[in-house]
Amino acid sequence: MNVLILGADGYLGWPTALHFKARNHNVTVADNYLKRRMERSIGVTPLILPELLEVRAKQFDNMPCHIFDLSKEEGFKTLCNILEQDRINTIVHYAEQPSAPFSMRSRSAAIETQVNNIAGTLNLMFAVKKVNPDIHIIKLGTMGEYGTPNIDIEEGWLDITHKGREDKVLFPKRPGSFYHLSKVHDSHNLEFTCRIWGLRVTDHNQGIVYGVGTEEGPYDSDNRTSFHYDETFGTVLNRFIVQSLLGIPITVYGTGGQQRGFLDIRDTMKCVQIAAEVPAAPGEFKVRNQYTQKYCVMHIADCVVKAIGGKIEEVPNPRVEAEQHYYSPVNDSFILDGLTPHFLTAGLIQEMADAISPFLDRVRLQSIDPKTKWVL
Ligand code: USQ
Repeated sequence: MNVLILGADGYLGWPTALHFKARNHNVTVADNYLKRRMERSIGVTPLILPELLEVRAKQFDNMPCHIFDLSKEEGFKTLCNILEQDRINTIVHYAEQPSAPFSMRSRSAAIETQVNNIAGTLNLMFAVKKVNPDIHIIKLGTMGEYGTPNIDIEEGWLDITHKGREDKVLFPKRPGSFYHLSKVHDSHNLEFTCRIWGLRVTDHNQGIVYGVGTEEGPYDSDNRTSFHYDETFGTVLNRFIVQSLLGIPITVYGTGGQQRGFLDIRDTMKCVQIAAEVPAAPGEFKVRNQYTQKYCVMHIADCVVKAIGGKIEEVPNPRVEAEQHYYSPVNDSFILDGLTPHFLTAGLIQEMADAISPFLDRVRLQSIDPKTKWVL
């Protein structure tokens, strides 16, 4: 395959590039460093901050690398050129602002998130249509698109019977932030272009990813990926491990009954590989739910305490979200196509703790406490 990874500077992007390279595919990487700029704008830095993508790409086999903004007019032209020149046939699209709290900070942050994410994906769809509609787009969506409905969550589509008539519709979405909403809008736009232009798209509704090491980028190598712990870009397990190591309270928001889907970063790599090897057909909008375990937040906190110690504190929930709810998403698609999950264990939590311990003196305590409230 000739694979283009959009958003390759990020937590998942670089490991994905290495994963495809290791399987002898041609890989081109791209990014616009938006996340690095956003981090600087709010005064946070990840605990592990890899080199710039250009530097890593050069060092690694001189991988073709392009720095451009996909959401802009120029970005559309640049993307068309890359698709033509590198004869791309598979695109993995991670190039989006990934943080729910960032999107809820302010009006301008909500707009920046949605414009970047939605306009970028629109440019991608138009570029694929123009250059080669047969290119397979693998798009990173999120489990949070669905919210927490009181019925089982299917993989993207729902068969319904209404007043005696039957149809198949996109699963109703009720997400919990402007960020998650941006991915809902993307999903609708993508499904529309599959239907209208015959594009082929796989939309991955991914849960919360944990882990710092992959097969090609072990946590103790220069190819390890980034690690965020701050209240904006840090996800729940990462944050709890850092809090435990620092001996400060583990901040469970509310009662901690919120349930979410989780997966190991190594399983993300495998899922994207499977999606590329079993592509959507022309005109197909294929949706796969990409998580391997579901836990409530309090359970994650308990696992951390049991593995490496710490003290749990139930803090007032800064978000508007259900803390007690039904949660039963289907996740057959990747398992049936060969995914063997790595489950969360005390050993893995210990491994993550070992990986980040050397960097603990970089922690900025003021960026840990939850400050971003959903109701401004
Ligand atoms: N939470 C706490 N304490 C904390 C941090 C978070 O209790 O210190 C809770 C939150 O209230 C929430 C849950 O943990 O109920 C998950 O929060 P999170 O910040 O780990 O994850 P989330 O905001 O949902 O977003 C993350 C990624 C996003 C991805 C999404 C997958 O940042 O890019 O799309 O996970 S999912 O959650 O399935 O939508």
